[in-house]
Amino acid sequence: MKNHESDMPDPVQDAPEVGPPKESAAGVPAVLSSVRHVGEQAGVRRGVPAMLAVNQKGGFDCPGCAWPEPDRRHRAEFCENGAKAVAEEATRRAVTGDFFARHPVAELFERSGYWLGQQGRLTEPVYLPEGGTHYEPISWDRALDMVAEELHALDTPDGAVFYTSGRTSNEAAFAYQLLARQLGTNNLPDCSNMCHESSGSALTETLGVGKGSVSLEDVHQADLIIVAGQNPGTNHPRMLSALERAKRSGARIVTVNPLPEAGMRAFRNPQNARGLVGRGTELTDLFAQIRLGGDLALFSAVNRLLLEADRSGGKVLDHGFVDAYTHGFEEFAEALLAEPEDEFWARTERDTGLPRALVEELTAMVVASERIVVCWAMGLTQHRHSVPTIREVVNFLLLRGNVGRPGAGVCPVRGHSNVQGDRTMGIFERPADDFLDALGLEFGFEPPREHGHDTVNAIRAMARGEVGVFFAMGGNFVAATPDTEVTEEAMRRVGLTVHVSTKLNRSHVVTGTRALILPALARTDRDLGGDQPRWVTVEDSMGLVHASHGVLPPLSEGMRSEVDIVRGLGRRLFGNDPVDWDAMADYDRVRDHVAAVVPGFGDFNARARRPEGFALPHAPRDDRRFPTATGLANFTVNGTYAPRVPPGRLLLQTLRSHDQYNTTIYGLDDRYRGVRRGRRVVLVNPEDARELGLADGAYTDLVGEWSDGRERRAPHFRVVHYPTARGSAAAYYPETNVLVPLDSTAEVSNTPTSKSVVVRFEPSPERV
Ligand SMILES: Nc1nc2c(c(=O)[nH]1)N[C@H]1C(S)=C(S)[C@@H](COP(=O)(O)OP(=O)(O)OC[C@H]3O[C@@H](n4cnc5c(=O)[nH]c(N)nc54)[C@H](O)[C@@H]3O)O[C@H]1N2
Ligand SMILES: Nc1nc2c(c(=O)[nH]1)N[C@H]1C(S)=C(S)[C@@H](COP(=O)(O)OP(=O)(O)OC[C@H]3O[C@@H](n4cnc5c(=O)[nH]c(N)nc54)[C@H](O)[C@@H]3O)O[C@H]1N2
Ligand SMILES: [Mo]
Repeated sequence: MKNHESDMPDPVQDAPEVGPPKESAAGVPAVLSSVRHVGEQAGVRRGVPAMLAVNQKGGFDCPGCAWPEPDRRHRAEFCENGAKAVAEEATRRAVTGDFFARHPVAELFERSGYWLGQQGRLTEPVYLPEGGTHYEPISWDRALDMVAEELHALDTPDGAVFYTSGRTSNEAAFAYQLLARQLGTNNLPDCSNMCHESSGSALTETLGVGKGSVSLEDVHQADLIIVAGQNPGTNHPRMLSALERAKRSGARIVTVNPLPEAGMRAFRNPQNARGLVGRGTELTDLFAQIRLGGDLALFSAVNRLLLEADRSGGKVLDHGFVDAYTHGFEEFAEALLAEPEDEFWARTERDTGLPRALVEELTAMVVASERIVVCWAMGLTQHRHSVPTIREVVNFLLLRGNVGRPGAGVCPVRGHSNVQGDRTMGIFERPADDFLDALGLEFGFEPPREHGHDTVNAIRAMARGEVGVFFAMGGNFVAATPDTEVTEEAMRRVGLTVHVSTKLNRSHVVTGTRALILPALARTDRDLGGDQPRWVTVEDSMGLVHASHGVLPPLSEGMRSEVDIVRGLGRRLFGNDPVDWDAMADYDRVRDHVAAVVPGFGDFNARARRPEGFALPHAPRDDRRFPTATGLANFTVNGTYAPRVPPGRLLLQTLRSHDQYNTTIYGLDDRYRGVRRGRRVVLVNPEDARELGLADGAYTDLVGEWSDGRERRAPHFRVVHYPTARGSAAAYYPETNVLVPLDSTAEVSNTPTSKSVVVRFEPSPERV
């Protein structure tokens, strides 16, 4: 095992170089970038077998995004950013016990998240005692005993918080939520609370199921695909192949985004010759360059035009569907048509930044289309009015019966590779009673009924000093959550913080009074139970469940599987009665429990062994059944909210560069946007920049404005004049999380408003 020389300097990140943005995605540069990352991190002996197994039947599920695998797989079924995700995990670099002896926590605190992650895989458990300056090696037994003791010692089970990130397998997630509930708490916040919670909330209320209603086949068959608030070229690159295929069959694509993202312009498919040498496939037919937060106004406007056309005899609505399957149409229509015409258009143009003619052109495309799919991601979910916005997208689809038939439906594109599965397994702070009933029946205990903390409320509880134990199954809580300074203060008030992790990150250096890091096996690693290889399952963004087999020999024997960590803790806490924790060393036993508790998982063990896996039932998609409060698909009245920004300020969205996976930074370039060797950039529309006196290349502090009067400052960003929509600036996450107020969250879903932060600009003092 090679110890990576960790004394490499932290790269200088505040002098980025900027060139013109790219006009197409992937192609040869993507292939070269994949090869470079895999080579540097994993080398040939680990890198080649890993790349041959990713997303293959019998191999492992890519730890990158949640986009599904096509039935007919290419030999190399991966994308550039999947390759980077695999390389990060399959790396040869290792963080060993002596690393922590050489680097005091105070020094690690000064390092960037990028530097921390680059040190390699965590290989043995380490402990930071109260008042300690360094993490020290600790045995697994002592570490788990300590966690069990501290959990036992809590005044109430609700003094524990169990966070989950979305890479955790179904088996580990199921065991983990069981442990929390056997302890007696529903404090199960997860990364979803910051991600697609708004989609889940809106879809559950309107359609009865909080997940997407389309399959990959539906995307291929659609004749109109609207991609709103999503950057698939970077975050779901394999989706571009699906869009390309739909396009070849005659589909048209509408992109709704403040930024002209390269991936939505043209795609050079690295899997075929035309993609490598030609110009690639033009993807977008109509680009709606919308203002941040303007989507509710846009979808409402299209809906109103559809209603008006129908009323004047145009036959554009599917009245058969509306009458038979929906509820609330009349109230919806009345509310939407109430605003006087001229006020309506003035407001629509102001809120969207789009000319009326473009909205009319989009509506004409809609009327000309038989089968419509709407795809979206964080651009729609991370605003104050995200839930109303997504409900309005549902209204839009319901009007023409675009739910529950081939080639049509809702497609929220999930983030983490198993974030959807984790929720299905019961990682949820507000579990349904049916789920708890089934859980209690299967295991013979009474699960807690009171709802637990989501992510934002967990931080508030920590800040109040109510959390004795914070346990994280993956993720990087302090860097991914909003209001970094507030959250760090809150985390420091916890008694014991425990992180089950694969790589070092900021959450290991901002700790409670005592802290543990427990190194976990990852997706790519071979997982032996005795001498038998074990495997897990995951669910993709379209509700397909399939197996994932790790292939690489683990870098160290000190790592444990997530299931083994949870069951070791479970046995220490409760013994083997009524839950037989020891038996779960055999993952088939976990799957048997899942089959008994979670609907749709009947015969789980047999069906998970099918190479192609199996599809979970989805009532609206499968037979137009809508398990909502009314028993029908619900039209909703969503009002007219749009963000308002005082003069001299801009709205800032915080988003991903091409070289990162959430808080894991792969490199310092954002190739498609023309940014190199730095991340502290703020993209500003040139007209806005002129009005605000922001020269291209100038350095500025971003200062957040929020009603509590607390100063939130992200210092020293290079201004980049960029063709983003008016009023809509952009900078990378997590550097800008310090600006997102903890109390600024979406209605209903409580998701932090990471895509609408009001900022002003103050010149940066010269750095020396
Ligand atoms: N390589 C890589 N892959 C990833 C991730 C990663 O970090 N790296 N993260 C994973 C995760 S957890 C997630 S959730 C997904 C995230 O996938 P995305 O949602 O694509 O990620 P973001 O970078 O946040 O990009 C948001 C996009 O929405 C646009 N947008 C922002 N605000 C608005 C708005 O108000 N209206 C509209 N119409 N558009 C808007 C932005 O310009 C940008 O194009 O990706 C997953 N896949
Ligand atoms: N400002 C702003 N904030 C955001 C967002 C935004 O767009 N803007 N996006 C939000 C979104 S969509 C999300 S999903 C969250 C992400 O929040 P998180 O999921 O908490 O963050 P990640 O960066 O994905 O977590 C990375 C860490 O997970 C650990 N890890 C990786 N793989 C494994 C594994 O297999 N097992 C275990 N046990 N650990 C593993 C590694 O130690 C790594 O350092 O961030 C949210 N925060
Ligand atoms: Mo996410």
